[in-house]
Amino acid sequence: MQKPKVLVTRRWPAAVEAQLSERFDTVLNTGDKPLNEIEIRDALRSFDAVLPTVTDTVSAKALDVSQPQARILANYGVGYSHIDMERVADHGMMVTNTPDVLSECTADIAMTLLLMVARRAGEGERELRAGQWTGWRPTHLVGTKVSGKTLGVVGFGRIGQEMARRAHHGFGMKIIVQNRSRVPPDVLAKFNAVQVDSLEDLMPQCDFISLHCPGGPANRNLINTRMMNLMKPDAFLINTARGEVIDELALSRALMFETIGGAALDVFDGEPRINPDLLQCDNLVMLPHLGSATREAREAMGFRVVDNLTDFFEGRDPRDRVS
Ligand code: 8YV
Repeated sequence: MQKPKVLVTRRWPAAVEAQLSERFDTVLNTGDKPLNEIEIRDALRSFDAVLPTVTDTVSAKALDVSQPQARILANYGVGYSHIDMERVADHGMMVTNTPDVLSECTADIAMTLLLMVARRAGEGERELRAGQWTGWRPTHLVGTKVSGKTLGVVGFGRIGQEMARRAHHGFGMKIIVQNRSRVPPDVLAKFNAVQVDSLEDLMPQCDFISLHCPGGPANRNLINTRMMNLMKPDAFLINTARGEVIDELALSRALMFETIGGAALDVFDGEPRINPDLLQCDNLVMLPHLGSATREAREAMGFRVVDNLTDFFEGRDPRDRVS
């Protein structure tokens, strides 16, 4: 029997590429650049499966194909706001993602960002590398204590819960949760967390707010000027979710005018382009979308895609089906 023809849009860990090639007729995009919408559209016409990443915008334009050959988009990543799910549904295509296996590593990066911004680690490293460190002094780069403070977790899925675990059990933080659905009491109890009904309730109570909700149109600019104005003036905002969840212009103003204490971002609206206003802000830590960037997570994500594809092509329902 002929193997299904699959397109991998970026290079993946070698062990995963090897397994993909064993099971499928695999084509790897060996170029440095992500595919553009036209290339994705062409791929949907000629492959049985396309395996996109966050850098592939599977937009209405890319999905403007009358008879796509592709029946499944097996996404490498948990977030899939780069895929136009309505147009995908019009074509009756399946979408899968890779949950669980990256939750701990992404929460580690969220915690890293939280600590870096609170303790001014980014500023310190920049100063030292620029040869501007003049030595220890009592008032030098004095930051904010983390232990025992209150953390607001926006979106209490797998990654949000891992963040709460680290913050509560590692740093004795109090956890306040906002989530679109009610979180079962036994889950909240693991972190001694309380759930509030709205972001308006959460924002003013927290010293740190960490975003773990999905991106996409529904959550675009969820954290806007109005929300930032509800934050304590010395509170910090952490984002490892998706860039569009924060209104970046509003954030740059809040940082410049110091109406909030600081922010730390792993994701950006329209990344890898960075809003130039953000680059001016000292009280901001920025990482280049490293949430899941460990050998372990990236391999596990790949093997999860292989499993999803194998199930699909062998007629079973893939475990990570999202549509
Ligand atoms: C991934 C992520 O590395 O899984 C996600 O949703 O944001 C990242 O950690 C990326 O999406 C790979 O496509």
